[in-house]
Parts: sequence; structure tokens; C-alpha cells
Amino acid sequence: MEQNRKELEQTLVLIKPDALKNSLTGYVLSLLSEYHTHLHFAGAKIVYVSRMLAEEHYAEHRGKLFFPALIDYIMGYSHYPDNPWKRRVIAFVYQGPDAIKKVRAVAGPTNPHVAREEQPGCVRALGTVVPIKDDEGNVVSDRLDNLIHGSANPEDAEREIKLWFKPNDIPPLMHIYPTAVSEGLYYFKDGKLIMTNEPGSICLVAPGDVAWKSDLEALRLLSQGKPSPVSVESVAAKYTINEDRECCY
Ligand code: FUP
Repeated sequence: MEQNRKELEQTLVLIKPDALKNSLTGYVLSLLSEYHTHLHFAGAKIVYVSRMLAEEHYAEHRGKLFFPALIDYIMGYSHYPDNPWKRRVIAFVYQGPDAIKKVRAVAGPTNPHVAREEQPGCVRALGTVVPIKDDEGNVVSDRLDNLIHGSANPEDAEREIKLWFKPNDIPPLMHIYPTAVSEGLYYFKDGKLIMTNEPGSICLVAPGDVAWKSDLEALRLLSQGKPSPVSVESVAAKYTINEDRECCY
């Protein structure tokens, strides 16, 4: 069983907007190829990153000085200010022994300056550090344009994979987190979970849909007004990925 868990370890990889702008996707995918890493693709999608998705993905950094710049960066505003249609990231689930550690090794240290110093040749050594200034022009923090994201540990990997991918985006035999069939009907409107279809609402999950079990549990608790370890935003952010609706931009 232990061996099986290791074989099936999964991690989320994001090719960020600066990597796309610099045409580094093919290079990064080569470094992560099965030939080099013994990892397999379990999921892949091109994603317009909504503010809700960006803020959920980087929730642990909320309130930090660099947070607004980080959100603009992952949403693609920083690299594509004039080409909204180019704002996107490519999200992958990689699977295999030590997937988390292997992707982090290919990526390298978070800060591109440190990456160049300590691990020349890693992906993030090709990144950029952009100073963030206050109104007086003093540098107060840095935005680290580091090209690629890889989950940091198994807990983050589970949260992030479930945030970016629905079960149906991943071949069923590659599911490593429990799924269930929804019995409930859930809509989202103006930042809130609602149970009936109203003008402008988006259907998140309908009866018969396969969803992550933890999402269905969250929707059930939240619909009863009870607290849930999974936020409504993190469920809605996934089910509204690439929705062609103004509220999802
Ligand atoms: P990592 O797990 O290596 O992606 O690093 P962190 O979770 O610490 O940071 C998440 C993202 O925040 C990084 F990709 C870069 C960004 N960041 C900044 O822009 N400025 C900082 O001072 C720290 C992190």
C-alpha cells in the first residue's frame, strides 16, 4: 500500500504567464518528461485565471505586501496588459514516485536570484525579480516572476489539484482522491452559494455529476449554513474555470 501511494503521488504544475510569454513551455515540459523524471501526465488544461481562482490558489499569502502583485502576475495582467486574450496559464497534474519532490527540483528555489546563485540550470534561474514600490518610491517587497509552480507538499498538492481540476479532467483510473455522485443541485451568484436557478446564477454541480467528495461535503455543509473546511470560493473557482461569463473574469 505504501509503495502504491508513492507510485500514485500527484502534484500540480502551473506554467505561469511569464513562461508562456517567453516561449518556455516546451522547454519545461521536456525537463519534466517521463524520460527524465519517470512522471506521467494525469491532467492538462489551459486556464483563464479568474481573481477568485488566483486568490484561492495563493490564499496563504493573503495580506502580505506582495499579494496584489502576485495576483496580477498569475492572472496574466503583468505580462499581457494589452492582450487580455493571452492571459492564461497551463495547469498539469503529474503523477509518479516522488512527483512533488521531482518537480520542485526541476523548478528550483522560489526566488530567481537565489535560484541562479544556488541551482544554475533550474527553471526558476531563468526568472525575474520585480521590485514593488510604495507611493514614495521605496522598495517594500518583490514580485517573484518564477515561471513555474509546483506543489510544496502532499497536503498542498491535494488542495491545489482539487482547486484546478474536476474529477472529469483526469482519467478515472488516475483518480487518487475520493469522488462521489452529487445528489444536490448547487448554484453560485454574487459570491454566494444558492440552491435555485436565478437570473445570472451559474450551476456548479447538478444531480448525477461526479465531483470530489470533499467538495460535495463542503457544498452540503455550506448550503445548511454550517462551517466547512473547504470554502465556497474554492469550489466555485473550479466550476467556473473558463466560463464565458462576465462574473468569471
Ligand atoms: P513556492 O512554493 O516556491 O511557489 O513559494 P511560496 O509559496 O513561498 O510563494 C508563492 C509565490 O509567491 C511564488 F511563486 C512567488 C511569490 N512570492 C512573491 O512574489 N514575493 C515574495 O516575496 C514571496 C513569494
